[in-house]
Amino acid sequence: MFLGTGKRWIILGVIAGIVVAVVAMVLACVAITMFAANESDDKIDDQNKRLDEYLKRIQLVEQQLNIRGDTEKPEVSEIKPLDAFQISVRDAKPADLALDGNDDTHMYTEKQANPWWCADMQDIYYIKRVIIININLNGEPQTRANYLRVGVTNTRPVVGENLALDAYTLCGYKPGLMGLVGIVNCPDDVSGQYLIVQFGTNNYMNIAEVKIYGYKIKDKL
Ligand SMILES: [Ca+2]
Repeated sequence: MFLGTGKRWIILGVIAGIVVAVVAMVLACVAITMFAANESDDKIDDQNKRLDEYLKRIQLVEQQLNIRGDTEKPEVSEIKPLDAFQISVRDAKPADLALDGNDDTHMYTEKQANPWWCADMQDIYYIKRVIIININLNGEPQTRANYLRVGVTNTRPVVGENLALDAYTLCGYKPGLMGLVGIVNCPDDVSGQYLIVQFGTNNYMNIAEVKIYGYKIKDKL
């Protein structure tokens, strides 16, 4: 087939255009795939960094508590309550899932005003520090943890009933979003059998772990 010079150029131009378009599409696909992979890697790196930071903070707190500056004071240690309960239970996730030492298991309440969780320490303790681990399965902070309150009482809270702020001795609180780890230091004279964690919010409560540090009141006498 014989074509004029002008037509040959047009055909060559069209073919070149198609080739350029195909190459551009392939390059775009490769770039999108690489970007997606990098984004995923970045997210995992970011989560790992947060986890490392959180573990370091926990270790630091535990080291600080184990240093005995005053030998006359009883040694502070981690209290490991055998019993816990909460205002309500959602999805069969009871209160003791916040005491099992596993950050991948969470207690879970219904959505309600000022949800609370309580540990029965089965003796009266001076509480020095409480650490709430508020991590979800992606290594990120739960955003439902808001306006954290920690306190103690010798009166057992009733499951299903709201707990007024004046129903217990407030140890400390953290306004706003709690973040990955909530640390509350208690005044020297705060003691009780029941340790309460409550959120001043109208939402679900699902926290991974509660770590309680203190000493038995009779050790001080
Ligand atoms: Ca847990």
